[in-house]
Amino acid sequence: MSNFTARIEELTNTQAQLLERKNAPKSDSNGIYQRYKNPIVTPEHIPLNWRYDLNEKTNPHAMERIGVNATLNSGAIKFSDKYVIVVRVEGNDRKSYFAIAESDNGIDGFRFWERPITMPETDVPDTNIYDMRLTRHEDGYIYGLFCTERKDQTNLADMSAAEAQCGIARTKDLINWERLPDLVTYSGQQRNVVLHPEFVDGKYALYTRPQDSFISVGGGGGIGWGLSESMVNAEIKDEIIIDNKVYHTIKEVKNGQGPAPIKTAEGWLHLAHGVRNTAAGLRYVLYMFMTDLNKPWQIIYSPAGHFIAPEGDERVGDVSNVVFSNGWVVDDNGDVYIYYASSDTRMHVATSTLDKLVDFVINTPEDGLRSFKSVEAINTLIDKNLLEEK
Ligand code: M1P
Repeated sequence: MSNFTARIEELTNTQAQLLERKNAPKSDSNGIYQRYKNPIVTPEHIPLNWRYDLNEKTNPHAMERIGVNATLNSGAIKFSDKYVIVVRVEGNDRKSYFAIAESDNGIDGFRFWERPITMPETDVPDTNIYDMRLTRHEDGYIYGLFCTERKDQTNLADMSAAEAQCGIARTKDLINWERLPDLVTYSGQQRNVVLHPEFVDGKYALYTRPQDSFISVGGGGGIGWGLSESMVNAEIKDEIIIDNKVYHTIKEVKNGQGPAPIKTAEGWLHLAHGVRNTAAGLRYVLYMFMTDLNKPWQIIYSPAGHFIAPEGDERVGDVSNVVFSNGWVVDDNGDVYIYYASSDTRMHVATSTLDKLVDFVINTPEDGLRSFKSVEAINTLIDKNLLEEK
């Protein structure tokens, strides 16, 4: 057996073992959701024929030709009875693209489809595309809204000056995507834009995240909301902020809507990320809130603090101390699969149920915004528990 054949065989076997590895719940849980021992998708899950030239004549040393740096921020959907995630794959060249991986049970066995998604470009080509939010809209399409990044043409001298906007594509089969013009807003740059699944007043409704520049949201920011007559030429003329940044909270520096919200009897359940600054850099955590069923722009419950924060191995990666989610799946029986990335490097799942998440959102005390109020909330709980003992 040639060295080439031996090496390819070893790579194939190692990957087969990884793809077949069963996942298992971690032993500890806060009762709200369950984490799992293994990440569900890593760069090692990417098919070998995307990375290696498998011809001994043209690649005698069996070297990797096109490397993958990270598999992160994935949109999610139940499609043909499979748990399907649209993974942001970042190459060693720093360009991200989308690729679909599917699993039978949502917690392990994720396998990539044959090829990455070929996302058509607009007249002004994207330099980088990432973080797709999938929405199965009541108009019959599945929409993918994502960040499109291009060089900031107003600041050519600064090589890292970029512009983020919301790219839009739609599909029925997750293979063929119709690219639509980017969302037009009048508030600067945009990231973390998400399409609400239902029409509101006969219009498309979008969660936005206006920002003054590429990284910093600047003086504004917050999770925004606006309506658009169409998605073929999407435009938000009036944008309001529905969830602000708040001093000395987990969303002091910036925040952004995660996946499209889930409709429940009590209201729309939202998952979002909040960012604060620390001596070690930005810290990204996930938080939840609920909005009114008929007025999805009005928050009715807002539990204090984070829902998921980076833990253990999750804390280290390309951009450390980050968890980020832009995809979740709800089963008919109420089971919820929360897909999240850690430290911009790999994908994980946490499972819960609608009952538990609604309970969490409704019954977790709100942030009193002062230490005194935090102690007050604890004392209320202690008093209640002492009464139960009597
Ligand atoms: O590096 C953390 C995240 O930073 C950005 O998110 P936001 O605009 O909310 O700060 C995005 O680049 C995201 O992909 C990334 O995970």
